[in-house]
Amino acid sequence: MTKKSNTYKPDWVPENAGKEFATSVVKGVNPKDIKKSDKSVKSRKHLDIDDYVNGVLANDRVVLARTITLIESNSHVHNETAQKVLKKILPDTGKSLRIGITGVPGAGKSTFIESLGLDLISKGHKVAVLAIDPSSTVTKGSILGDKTRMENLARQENCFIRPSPSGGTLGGVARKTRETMLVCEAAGYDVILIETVGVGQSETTVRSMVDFFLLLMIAGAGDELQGIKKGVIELADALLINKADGDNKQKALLAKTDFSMALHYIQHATRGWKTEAYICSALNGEGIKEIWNEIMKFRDITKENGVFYERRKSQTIEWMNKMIEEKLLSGFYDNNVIRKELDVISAKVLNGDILPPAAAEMLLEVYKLERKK
Ligand SMILES: Nc1nc2c(ncn2[C@@H]2O[C@H](COP(=O)(O)OP(=O)(O)OP(=O)(O)O)[C@@H](O)[C@H]2O)c(=O)[nH]1
Ligand SMILES: [Mg+2]
Repeated sequence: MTKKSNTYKPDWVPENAGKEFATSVVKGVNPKDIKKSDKSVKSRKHLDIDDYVNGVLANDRVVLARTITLIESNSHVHNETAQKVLKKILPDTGKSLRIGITGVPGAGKSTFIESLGLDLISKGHKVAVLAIDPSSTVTKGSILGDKTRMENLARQENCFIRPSPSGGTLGGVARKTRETMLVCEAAGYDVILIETVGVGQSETTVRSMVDFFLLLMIAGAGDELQGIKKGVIELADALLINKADGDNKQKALLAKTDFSMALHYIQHATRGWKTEAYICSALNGEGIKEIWNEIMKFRDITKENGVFYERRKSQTIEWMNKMIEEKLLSGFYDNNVIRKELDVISAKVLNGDILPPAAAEMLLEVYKLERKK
């Protein structure tokens, strides 16, 4: 056995073997031999508020990730610490461009984000990718898929990818994503990309936290199939028809013409900006630079006419209102007495003994008394 530092060659390697036997084995460590002072086995250091703040501001990725974990925690104590950290980093937030990307499952959102993200990083930007995935609370695993689809991006030093926080209501996920966005801004990320599946309420939620909202589509899938209701198009600052490559390019161009026509008849999402249809291929990179140029134009125009700042302000107020709603609702529904009464009174409503408005009134009266206790 040829000993060399803490690695050795196994017995079956011939004595005078050359480089063709590259095998070497790292020596195991007996747990009894590990000293408490050994750096490698030190338990996770407790961080105080300043540790979190300084770590985030220095873009220490370990601390950044731990701060986000704190934000995502459902524990009251963690939440309090998180709020204190957020308060301290607040002056360093708000400097990024926040972009939301929606589209049906499989439209190519993650592929697009990877393509755009790599492009931006090559230009010197720092990119954070967050996800709001209402389905992840059910399927749990869908983001894993995202990770593999953004492999190249994930490897970049100037990129930070954080999957959707799992568990909880869309409202809870939204709060966590919003706060995570602020933390990423404080850490110096200047472009935040938020991916969301275009189902249900999540588009509206993401629209309420970004500057630019992009609807990614695929040609020929049928509007109903893509769940494209007029309402979603009205939220978008650009419609981007993806997968415009190979045989699909012609179809994408046709779809672009169709959507351009349709866009004449809808209300645009942002004052002073005309929502238009574009094509791209996230896979081969065509059209990615062009859409970024449009986003830059959007930023310049909306900053010039003040819409950018007005939107940010109204988003802040909207955020506060959402938080009030959340707190009131959870205060009510988590109350033990209400829970019991709710069952009893619901049964009476179903029986036709009480009308729903009177039932609601009764429950709220009970809640009022509960709060006085
Ligand atoms: N031909 C072609 N395929 C693409 C393009 N963009 C994405 N795809 C493929 O479409 C599939 C879905 O892409 P994703 O990026 O995972 O789509 P997504 O919208 O993020 O999907 P979910 O996260 O599941 O909602 C993958 O197999 C991609 O390789 C494109 O521009 N051209
Ligand atoms: Mg995806």
